Amino acid sequence: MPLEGEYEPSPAAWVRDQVEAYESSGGKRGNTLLETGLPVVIVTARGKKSGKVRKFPLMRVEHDGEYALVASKGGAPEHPVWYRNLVADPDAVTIQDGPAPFDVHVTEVSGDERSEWWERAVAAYPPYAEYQTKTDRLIPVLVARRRG
Ligand code: F42
Repeated sequence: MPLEGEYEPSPAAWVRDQVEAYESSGGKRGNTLLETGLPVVIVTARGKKSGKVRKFPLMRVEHDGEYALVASKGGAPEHPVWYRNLVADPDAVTIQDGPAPFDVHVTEVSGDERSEWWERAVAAYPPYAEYQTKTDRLIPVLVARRRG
């Protein structure tokens, strides 16, 4: 089920445009990160304070039907805002990886489980490793599993 509520497009034009291209084409356009050719998924979540529906692309890190959501923000010193939104409301999340979105539950992973997913993430998108060296924070890894 799509999340109910008012959609607030990202203030960042490249993010907003990619979400628009992906959704309007059922994943046929806007499905890679710029010129890298590496695939993305579209994540929808609810704003923790505003309650508004927010959407953003993340790299596609899939394993056995589950997805890692890597809060890298390019190695920025602070977590992306979406990370707090997902932690605050982990059932108000959908992922689109193809024609239609599906409901997921999101959990932050740690220890060995995080290490396994981190390896998969770096295999899917090698710059994550460089992003980790640029920041003092341990980049959070969330795992999204299908609900219902
Ligand atoms: N970001 C990643 O972290 N990892 C990726 O793998 C990744 C891949 C990727 C691929 C393609 C692409 O186009 C972008 C990609 N990004 C990736 C960037 C990602 O889509 C996000 O843009 C980025 O992570 C920054 O996320 P952010 O949530 O910090 O975005 C900020 C700039 C933003 O949009 N803020 C909004 C705003 O209005 O300032 C939303 C604010 C918000 O959510 N407010 C909450 C609310 O209640 O509505 C309140 C939050 C609070 O507690 O303050």
